[in-house]
Amino acid sequence: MPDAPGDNILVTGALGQIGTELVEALREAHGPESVIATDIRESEDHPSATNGPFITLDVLDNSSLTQVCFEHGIGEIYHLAALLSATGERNPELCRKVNIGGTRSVLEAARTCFTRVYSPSSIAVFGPDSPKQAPQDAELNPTTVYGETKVSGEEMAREYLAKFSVDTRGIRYPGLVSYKAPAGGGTTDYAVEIFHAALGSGHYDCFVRSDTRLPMLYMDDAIRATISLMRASSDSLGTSRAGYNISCLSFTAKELAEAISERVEGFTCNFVPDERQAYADSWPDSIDGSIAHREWGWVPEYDLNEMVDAMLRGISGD
Ligand code: NAD
Ligand code: AKB
Repeated sequence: MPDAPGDNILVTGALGQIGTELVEALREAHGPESVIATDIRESEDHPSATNGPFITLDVLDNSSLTQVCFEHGIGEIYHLAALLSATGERNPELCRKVNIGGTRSVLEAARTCFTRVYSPSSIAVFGPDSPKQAPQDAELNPTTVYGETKVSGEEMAREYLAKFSVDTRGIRYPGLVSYKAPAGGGTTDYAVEIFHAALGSGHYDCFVRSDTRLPMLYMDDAIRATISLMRASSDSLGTSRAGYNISCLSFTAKELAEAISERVEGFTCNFVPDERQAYADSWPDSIDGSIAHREWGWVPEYDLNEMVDAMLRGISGD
């Protein structure tokens, strides 16, 4: 067994919406063999599994995770395996098990193998009592189980940093909009599905009200933010490092549908709220990312129009 830590990178949940693009970006930056993609699902044709090493791994299996870290000289773990809000609220026990248990398992492996950890949080940490433009240090009283698991994730990351000096970092991602992989069962999935519907049938039944405003970000910006945070000097990071608010977009479902209608002739959208409306209503409209800007220089590049253009180009294959 080689000594840990090495220079290699391990990604959990690598077949998901973020993993698909993060693995691609990390392999471009570090070389395909340096990035070990893992997921509980097997895959023979997913790019994360075909463009470099792939291992089927349940993140709850701490002994296999630790062994993989040692055997592959891992120095950095990007922990993306989780259940998102809509799936999580349908199965709260599994959500707690995977999200809290999985994060604990990754942090333990990191402690044993001396690796750094990126573990994302979410705007779901905020509850209905937060200001509609949520500050970094708002009280965190989420009303979803998913949000509770994300608050626990931030707490565990702070605990492992303070007690065991594990270098932990995270971002409170807003809803992420991308086309290379399907969205994974969240409340913000409408902002992805709407593009596929517009270019497919030309109609979308949106599952939140037209005036629902949420923080969102195009995936290219999310990947850039993730890698920038992991490259930032540890000395520059303050007490928010387990879950930074970052500057991002903020638009209503109606504004998104209108931006698409301006570009896709004949596109129609109905608003037919379901149980996900309540989760969206419990989250802020926007978030204040000034601390991330000050500490590691975060500035997004895509505005709403640029994101809509990029999504339509990407799905059309232009
Ligand atoms: P996703 O659902 O698309 O992917 C998650 C992956 O984890 C899936 O491929 C799934 O097979 C895998 N997985 C589930 N249980 C596992 C287990 N026990 N062991 C190993 N793998 C397992 O999710 P995503 O959108 O890529 O999100 C990644 C992370 O980012 C999550 O922590 C999520 O909470 C967070 N996040 C995502 C968004 C977003 O809009 N996508 C927003 C905020 C936060
Ligand atoms: C979800 O909707 O569950 C995610 C998130 C904001 O955490 N996209």
